[in-house]
Amino acid sequence: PRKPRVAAYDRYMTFEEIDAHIHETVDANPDVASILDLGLSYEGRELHGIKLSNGAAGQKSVWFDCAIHAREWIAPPVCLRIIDEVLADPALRDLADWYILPVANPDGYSYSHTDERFWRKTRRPNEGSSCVGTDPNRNFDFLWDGVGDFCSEVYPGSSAFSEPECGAIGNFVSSNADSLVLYVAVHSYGELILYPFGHTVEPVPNVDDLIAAGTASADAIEAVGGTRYSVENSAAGLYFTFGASDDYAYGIGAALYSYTYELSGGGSGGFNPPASAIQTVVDEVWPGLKTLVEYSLAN
Ligand code: ING
Ligand code: ZN
Repeated sequence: PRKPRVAAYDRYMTFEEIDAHIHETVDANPDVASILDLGLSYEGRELHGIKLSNGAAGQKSVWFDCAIHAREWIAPPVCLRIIDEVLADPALRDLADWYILPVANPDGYSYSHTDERFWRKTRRPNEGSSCVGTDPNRNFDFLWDGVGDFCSEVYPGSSAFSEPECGAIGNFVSSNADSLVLYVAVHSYGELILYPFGHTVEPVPNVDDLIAAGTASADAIEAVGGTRYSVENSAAGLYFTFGASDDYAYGIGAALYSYTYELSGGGSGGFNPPASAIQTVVDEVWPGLKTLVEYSLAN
């Protein structure tokens, strides 16, 4: 029998709880679910995601990662909701193989639970500095920019893919480039659907499709409860960046549809929505992500 939904949407789960949940889900659904083992974080935590598949050969694939930024606690519940939905609906598994990584930066996520609620970066020390960590969303090997202060929140690291968490995702993306259609990084906050690139406002070749799919997704989100996400080029919508994960997935030619979702904010500084907000956010965003998957696979 299928395991009923057990992810908690009424409170924020710890990394250990999320990892245990992933394993329980796989154990209860061995016919369609398996552990996606991407190796270890800097501090030795398992980078465990989940693969959901109908088992057919030659399927297209879609990817979602959440909480590559430690403090963005509203993101993992969105990844867990995707897992719930895809487990419950065989038609979704017939569309594509789904790869979901609910906590992409487990060291930082854990640290944000135990020590510093608003920690953003990884937890690898920087030689010669008391400032710890690299911004994982500046560490990907696409137009990586080596200039940066150790103590900055957007320190890009000592080299592209210096962070094992980023290298693990990058390796998955590059080695699955043939099947990958869609890459989504889930962040908070801002109610934005960002598409490449971060380093230029020049339109990319399939910008019309990126905007059309993003707009269909935003419409599906709005239809739930009226929240309007805006669809923007990330350089135009936010700020100029180098080495972001969605730019990597798009830039190396792996995923023609590549996005960063900035969820709704809340609480002090925006990164601390009350747990009571989780259910609303996942209820809104899931239809948007489903629409995005359907659109990107159909076009
Ligand atoms: N925002 C993203 C960041 O990494 C972003 C925004 C995404 C910029 C993709 C460029 C490319 O800064 C948050 N909230 O992390
Ligand atoms: Zn972020």
